[in-house]
Amino acid sequence: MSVLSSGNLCRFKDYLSLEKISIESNMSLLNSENQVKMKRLVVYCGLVLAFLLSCTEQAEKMSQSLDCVCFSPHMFGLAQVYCEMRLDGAWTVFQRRSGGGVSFNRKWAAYKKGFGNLEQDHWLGLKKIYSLTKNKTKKWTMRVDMWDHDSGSAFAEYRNFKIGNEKTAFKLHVGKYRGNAGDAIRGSYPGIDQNGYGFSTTDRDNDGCSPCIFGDIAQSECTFSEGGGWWYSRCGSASLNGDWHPTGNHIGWASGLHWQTWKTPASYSMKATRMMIKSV
Ligand SMILES: [Ca+2]
Repeated sequence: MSVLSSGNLCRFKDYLSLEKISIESNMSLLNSENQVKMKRLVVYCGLVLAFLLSCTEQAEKMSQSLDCVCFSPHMFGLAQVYCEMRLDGAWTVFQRRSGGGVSFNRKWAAYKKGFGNLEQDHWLGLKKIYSLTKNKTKKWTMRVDMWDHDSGSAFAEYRNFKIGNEKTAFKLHVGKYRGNAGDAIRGSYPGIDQNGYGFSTTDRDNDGCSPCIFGDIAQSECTFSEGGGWWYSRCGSASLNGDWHPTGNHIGWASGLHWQTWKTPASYSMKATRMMIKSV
């Protein structure tokens, strides 16, 4: 849900109008010299108010297009993307999970092209994400929002997000982290950094396991247990494209929506997630 609601904007407009009336009514109490100064101030304030109202109207129009599907001007052929409007800018959503209606248990071709419903759960597609982020003159921030089954939420943001082309298996690149969910992409322990790793699906193995040894288990493909497609690195701590599980049924499954620097045990699967990018 966006922070910028049309209801808030309407209240802000009302507040600005009331402030203007208050200034004007107080003018009658001043002497003539100060009235001139106050008139100038009121004119100035009026201009500022006009500017602010113009901005809020623009923002209101933008907020009304919330939950909308819009066209991205960043890509050849004008691809449709979902825009999430926040006070810190317009974000292009490339992953959303909120239920089990859309299966993320898909192969390379599907993850490359994208799937799901843009206004609901979907994966935008690796090819489109690459097209968005390949411009070397533009930098992107990637934000991951996540919600647990107990009304809790957390986020992780990464500067300088981009992915490589298909020849690199859409290799992940993230820069500096900030947030309160922890840097699960770089991992909760050394040796499982997903930054710099290619994407893996059940039919494409780029996970660095040949095999990986986890206790007494030898695993060659992270997608075998984790499911979905992801930039697995010796599997790792982040995995948001596994199987979705309802509340009360989210513990004990190897495949799920995992961000292990925020939620443990490792098998904890979140209620909802959203991944999106914004040019900066
Ligand atoms: Ca492998």
